[in-house]
Amino acid sequence: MGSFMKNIVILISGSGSNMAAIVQAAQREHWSERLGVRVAAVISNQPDAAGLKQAHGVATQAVDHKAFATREAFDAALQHAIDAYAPTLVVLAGFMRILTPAFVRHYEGRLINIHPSLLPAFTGLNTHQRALDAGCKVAGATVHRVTSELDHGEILAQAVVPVLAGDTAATLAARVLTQEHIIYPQVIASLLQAGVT
Ligand code: NHR
Ligand code: GAR
Repeated sequence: MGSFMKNIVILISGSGSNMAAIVQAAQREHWSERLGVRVAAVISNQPDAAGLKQAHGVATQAVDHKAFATREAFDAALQHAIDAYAPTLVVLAGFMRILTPAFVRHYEGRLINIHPSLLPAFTGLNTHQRALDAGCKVAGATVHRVTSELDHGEILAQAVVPVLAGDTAATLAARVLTQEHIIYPQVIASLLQAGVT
């Protein structure tokens, strides 16, 4: 079975709740048997990321960006660790390091991200506070392909939530995150089902 199985590698930096949602969906929905795909590894640039302890039995590894002098050197080491799994799909899930054009090109067509805003609004960081400051009545998350232009690749799915009176960045982030956990596994399953990657 191993040699026929396609691999997914998930990259995280923090709590890893999207990663856990994907791993649990894969188990619950029997992706190995139905789609011929497994989550093979979870890799973090932060050695102390809480998500490394929540990987539900999946192999974990840290590639500490602070150990490398340049972004190019870090990305080369990260690419080496990922390529050990020859992945069909590389999934950024709360991964917090901007990736170099060479890295993005290497994984072209098989690299996706979830971003906590309704793109093209609020690229970059601190999205929830910026949505509140702009007076937005809705917020959400976007699953997109990763290109060398930050948060600009093809949109694959979006989820919308209301902004409620009294929201803080934290309450809004939590409402968005519950939707992220639904749409990210759905997008991954449909990409693999369609054989797009
Ligand atoms: N890399 C490329 N080339 N293209 C994208 O679209 C990427 C990417 C790497 C990560 C995720 C993204 C997000 O969803 C993502 C998309 C980190 C930063 C950032 O500024 C910005 C966007 C995203 C992730 N990172 C700082 C840096 O200097 C570090 C910040 C920190 O460590 O807290 O890399 O929002
Ligand atoms: C998620 O909201 C994700 O969209 C966002 O960080 C959170 C990670 O949570 N991603 C970014 O901000 C990328 N710059 P998680 O680690 O629990 O999945």
